[in-house]
Amino acid sequence: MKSLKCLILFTFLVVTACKSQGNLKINLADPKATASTVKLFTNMQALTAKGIMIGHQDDLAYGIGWKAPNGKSDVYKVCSDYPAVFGWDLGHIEKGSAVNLDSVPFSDMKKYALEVNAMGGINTFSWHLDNPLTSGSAWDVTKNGVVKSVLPDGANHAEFNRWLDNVAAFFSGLKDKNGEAIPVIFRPFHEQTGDWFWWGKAHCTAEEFSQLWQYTVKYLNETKNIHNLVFAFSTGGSFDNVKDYSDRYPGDKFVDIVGFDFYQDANQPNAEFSKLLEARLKVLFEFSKVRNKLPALTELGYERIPDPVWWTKTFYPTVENLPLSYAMFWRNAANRPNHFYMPYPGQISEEDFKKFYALPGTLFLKDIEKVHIYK
Ligand code: BMA
Repeated sequence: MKSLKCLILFTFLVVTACKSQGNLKINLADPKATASTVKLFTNMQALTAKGIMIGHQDDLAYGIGWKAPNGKSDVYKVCSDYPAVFGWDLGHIEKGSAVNLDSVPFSDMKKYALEVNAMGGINTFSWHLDNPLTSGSAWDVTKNGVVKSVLPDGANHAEFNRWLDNVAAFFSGLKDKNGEAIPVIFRPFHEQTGDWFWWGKAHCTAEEFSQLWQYTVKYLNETKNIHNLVFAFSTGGSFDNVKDYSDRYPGDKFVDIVGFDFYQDANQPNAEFSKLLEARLKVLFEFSKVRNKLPALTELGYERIPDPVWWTKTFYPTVENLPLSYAMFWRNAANRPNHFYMPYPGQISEEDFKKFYALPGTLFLKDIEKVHIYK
């Protein structure tokens, strides 16, 4: 009897272990993702029940009127807390440049990412990579066929592999004090439903785009043995239904997070922005539920935040109570006048942002620190 009980218990434990392992494996694009990468993702999923994590691009690198090392975080200056999510861009790493396209040194970016990880925050990386066919920027769309040229058999394939090698070296170099590469989100080839980047809709077929995405994921995971990445697919902001949204979707096996980038235009009435954002989010949730992916607002904002109560009267009511993982606001450029998306001391929405910060549904670093998202 005792041995039967033991056998039942043993079988139960084995089945449970396999099941949870299996589920976790199914959830991530990289079946060999490190344990802490899997943890990051599952904790992000769980956090959607608590609120929306607020993020900011280049938060520690520069802001309005300052540049590191002489200053740190406009968000911190306003609410005495850091964002929960920190965005960075790898643009120009492909060329071996020491600084990214917005002049952030990659050595500093690495330092910031490790700092964020140690504080318990989340790093997400986009990549405004140059055009490999023309040597122009990511926005150079003067020639079609660029995507095709980097795929296997294409004229720029070998060069593209070298570019991915640089990306892989950066990601694998993000080692914590235990020597483990820290988990991060990678959000390549974003806004692919628009026409402004060389990987955009007008410049390649859906099949070519899928191949580009799948090749990139496999190259990093399998060829380069990188296992600290969660992959985010993020479209441009104009789509009306799931069909439009997923036109360039490379498949469930290659994506973990699904999102889109969405900005309020100058002079666009708040009500119109809210209505559109609400409609897009409805489509996103429709898609993410069926595909079992984590939904996020991967980039957004209202340039210059000209409305003193935008945070609590326009943005928050639109997203309140939605199981959205995070909303990442774009950068506060130090080198481009009026190109900012987060308040800074003295900015007209500062007081309202403090109220936004205090709402239970907005999560900043202190809120997620307690969760230990990597454990
Ligand atoms: C754009 C602008 C540019 C910047 C680019 C990449 O939206 O902010 O100034 O170079 O993103 O970060």
